[in-house]
Amino acid sequence: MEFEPVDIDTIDRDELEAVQLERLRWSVEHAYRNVPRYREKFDAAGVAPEDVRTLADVARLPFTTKADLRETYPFGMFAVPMADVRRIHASSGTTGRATVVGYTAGDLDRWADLVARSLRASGVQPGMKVHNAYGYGLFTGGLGAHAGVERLGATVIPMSGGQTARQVQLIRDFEPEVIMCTPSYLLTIADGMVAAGMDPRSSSLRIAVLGAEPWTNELRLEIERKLDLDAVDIYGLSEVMGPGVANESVTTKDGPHVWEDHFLAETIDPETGEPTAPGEIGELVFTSLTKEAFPIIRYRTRDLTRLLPGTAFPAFRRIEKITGRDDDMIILRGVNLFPTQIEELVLGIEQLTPHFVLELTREGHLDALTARVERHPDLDRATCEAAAEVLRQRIKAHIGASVAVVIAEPGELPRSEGKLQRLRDLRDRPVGTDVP
Ligand code: DLL
Repeated sequence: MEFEPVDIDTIDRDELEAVQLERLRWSVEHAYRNVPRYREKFDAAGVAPEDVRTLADVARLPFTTKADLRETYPFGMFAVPMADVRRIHASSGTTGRATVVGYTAGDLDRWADLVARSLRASGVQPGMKVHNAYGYGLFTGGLGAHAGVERLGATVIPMSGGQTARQVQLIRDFEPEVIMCTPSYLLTIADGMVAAGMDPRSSSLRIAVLGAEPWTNELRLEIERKLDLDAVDIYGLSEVMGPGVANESVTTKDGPHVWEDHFLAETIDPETGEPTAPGEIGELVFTSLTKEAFPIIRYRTRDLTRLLPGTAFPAFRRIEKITGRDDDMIILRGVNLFPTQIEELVLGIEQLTPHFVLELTREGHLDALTARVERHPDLDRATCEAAAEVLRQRIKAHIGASVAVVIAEPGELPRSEGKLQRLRDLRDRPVGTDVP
């Protein structure tokens, strides 16, 4: 398929919606005609591609979930012959089977364009050097970012994740202006710089394009202060494409703009599946508009956020920074809380560092949560113990949950090398067993 590119700076909302409707009708028809799973689900719901006459009609179509992808493992949701698939990616599959996605040459081309567009929005310019520390391999982060850097006309340094001391060395030697990695891994790299006797603020890095995990505005400010650069949010997921589904503008830093010429975004109530009112928080749902090998219709991301009007790119809506996924939510004695809420509060107390983990345990029939937070290396323990008490009180006051706060020593907690797992669920462990 040929898709006429749009000019994101000049297009208005009506023109964008006209493009979306035409592409939506193509995408739904393509999925229905070529993927038996979609055909069965549409038929069972009594809807056909011709029923999509307006953008709102998308709400008549059945949802797609991770279960659909697992049950058709590995290639059952592909809509083109295997001979037309140029690349495969897969999720890590920590729970159950991996989810597998495919791309035609055209899909790879559009993906590179969208990452290049995302980088431009982040302030990256042709001629800059980009240190890419997203993992290469089946994860979409490394190769997805890589192609976008090349498409933009910048220079990619294909570092991948891990080997922090080497990352620090190469940043020192190659002097890249830009780094791409998860926000938690950038903190690890900053610590690595300090360990190597380098002031993180004096590095060549000017822009960090960070994503693949939830992070707060407080963490953005901490990263910007620590490394003296602009930290910009990139969002995406493998089922919908990979990095570059949405990206923040470096000039506004007010949440990623969704590239709506390629993806139709909705938010729904995760309980009822009904659309949420405009601007209300809900589960993000995506329908691809231009994907050939792996069209995806109303995919339930489990990511919670709200859709807001565009700013830097007025025709495109933004998503508010993602608070978390509904599977990250901790229900503690009836109070719902997300690790990002604790992150905000930890970062509001300067005696504490952004290095913390949450441990969920069971005491009798009740769940208990402990936040273990590393103390600041330059401060004594007593000062940090007092800060821990402040944190405990703020968690109670702001979130309404009773959480124990324990100070950990500098360097005691594991460091991120990619996507950070904040929560350790120890509930099936008998009380009194040592935590490794
Ligand atoms: O993480 C793709 C990606 C790579 C995005 C590099 C950005 C940068 P998955 O491994 O399929 O794909 O994980 C997707 O990660 O549903 C969110 O829960 C989370 N996520 C991704 N970006 C962000 C972000 C990649 N900017 C899942 N903020 C998504 C919050 C994010 N969460």
